[in-house]
Amino acid sequence: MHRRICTALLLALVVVIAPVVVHAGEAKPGAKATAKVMPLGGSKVGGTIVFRQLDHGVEITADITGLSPGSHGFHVHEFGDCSAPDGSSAGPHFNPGGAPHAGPDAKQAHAGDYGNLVADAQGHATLKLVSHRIAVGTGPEGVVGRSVIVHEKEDDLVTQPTGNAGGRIGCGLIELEGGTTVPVRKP
Ligand SMILES: [Cu+2]
Repeated sequence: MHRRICTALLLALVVVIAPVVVHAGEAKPGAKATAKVMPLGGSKVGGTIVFRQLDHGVEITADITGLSPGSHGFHVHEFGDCSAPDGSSAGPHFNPGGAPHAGPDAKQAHAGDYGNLVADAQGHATLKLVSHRIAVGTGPEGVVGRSVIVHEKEDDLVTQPTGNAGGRIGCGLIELEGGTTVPVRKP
């Protein structure tokens, strides 16, 4: 009798909890999200940044054009809002861990810190790296619904909290492929 009640309770619990776990939005390997980078404030910056969930970490692939030759900081920023002409609507670097700003290989860094895109003489930059601080989902480490910002200047990986990377010249909402994306807005 008791055992039956326990089983029923357990089943009820699973039915109630399971959808909550799924909706927490944690990423499945193979999940993919893309940011189509659009110019800000009269720049000519464009291109795509793809986030692909691996078993451990997220592979980030960037292909950006319209840059001045040299290094340009780029980060995931907290809000998926590229509406301000200066990109300020995207908010600060995505930093759910409350870490200091640094480079992607540092022991501690913002989840959104990826160093620099290095553009050639034609203003074209490509980059591939794996981050262990983010997920392709909408959970606490999730980047879906946030934004990518490309900066005017080099990220020095030291200056707090921005890396002194200057103005925001490109912005793109990170959108889940094959799903819906609700942009994360400033509360
Ligand atoms: Cu930035």
